[in-house]
Amino acid sequence: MAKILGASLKNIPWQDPVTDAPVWRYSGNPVIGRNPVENVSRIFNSAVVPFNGKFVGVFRGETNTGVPYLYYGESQDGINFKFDKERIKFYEDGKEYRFEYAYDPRVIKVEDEYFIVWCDGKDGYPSIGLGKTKDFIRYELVSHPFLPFNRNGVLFPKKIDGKYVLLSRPSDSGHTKFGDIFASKSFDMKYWGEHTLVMRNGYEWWQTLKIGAGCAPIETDEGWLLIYHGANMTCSGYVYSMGAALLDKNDVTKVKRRCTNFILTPEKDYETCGFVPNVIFPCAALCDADTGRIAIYYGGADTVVGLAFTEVNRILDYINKYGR
Ligand code: BMA
Repeated sequence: MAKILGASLKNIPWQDPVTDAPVWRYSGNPVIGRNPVENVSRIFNSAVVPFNGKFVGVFRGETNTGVPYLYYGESQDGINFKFDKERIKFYEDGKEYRFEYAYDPRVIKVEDEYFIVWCDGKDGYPSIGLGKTKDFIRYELVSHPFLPFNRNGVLFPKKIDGKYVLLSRPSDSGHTKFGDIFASKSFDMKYWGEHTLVMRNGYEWWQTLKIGAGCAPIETDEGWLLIYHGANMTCSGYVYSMGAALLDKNDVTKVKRRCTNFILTPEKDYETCGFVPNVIFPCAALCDADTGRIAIYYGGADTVVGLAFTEVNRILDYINKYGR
């Protein structure tokens, strides 16, 4: 029996499966619907973490100008969220950082700090933004780790051999038709190097166009479970599905096994209809090491947030059964 290596989370949001599928949806989806806050028409592709007995997050809020920024939200149960009306402010050398736009945030706890990684508009270019907070009140900008263009970043929740490890997808300026997952390492979060290819897009059609890391990798005794997104090109646009891979526990840049099947693909109305139809975009996972339960937050159709569940044995068995 595989184990999650990590903390217990007794109040993890949960619903038992009524299916043999590797991942199943929460029956009350979407957990965040349209117009969730004044002047924000949609929240999606967002990150949630446990904090002081409750759940807090950094959310992609598409304002009524159409420009996305980052918002704080919190919840007692991980399902019903309340959001601040004001955007999150970051500070750089004591001065407020001026956002051009910000989207697809991830929040990852490493040691006693919470790091936020997002796609940041910097000098007109989409770049990875990296910030941190200890209390979700005061946020500091740490760095822009890479040259543009790069729009998808996810940090490992643990230093490996004394170094932070950041997964990202170098790309071009627009809705890139290509992209693979790379890992980069840093001692201080400011200077990044050892850039290494981890995973290319796959020949399976659901992930043939591009792939990108989704949730922060989950440490298990069999390796790091990476939940990611894969995109397919169709006559009427891209389709984004959820996939899974297991990275080597000693060398996280090596893929041990990769699932050839998607683990969740757009099927429900809130995934197939919306601002951008046919998008499932995972950004965060809560885990309970005691039970092996995993709760995944994902964006649906660039419009809402959905919650899905799996369990460590079930997902690893599925990767083994339908993997390469
Ligand atoms: C990607 C990102 C995501 C978005 C997806 C589908 O390129 O912009 O934020 O969910 O496209 O539109």
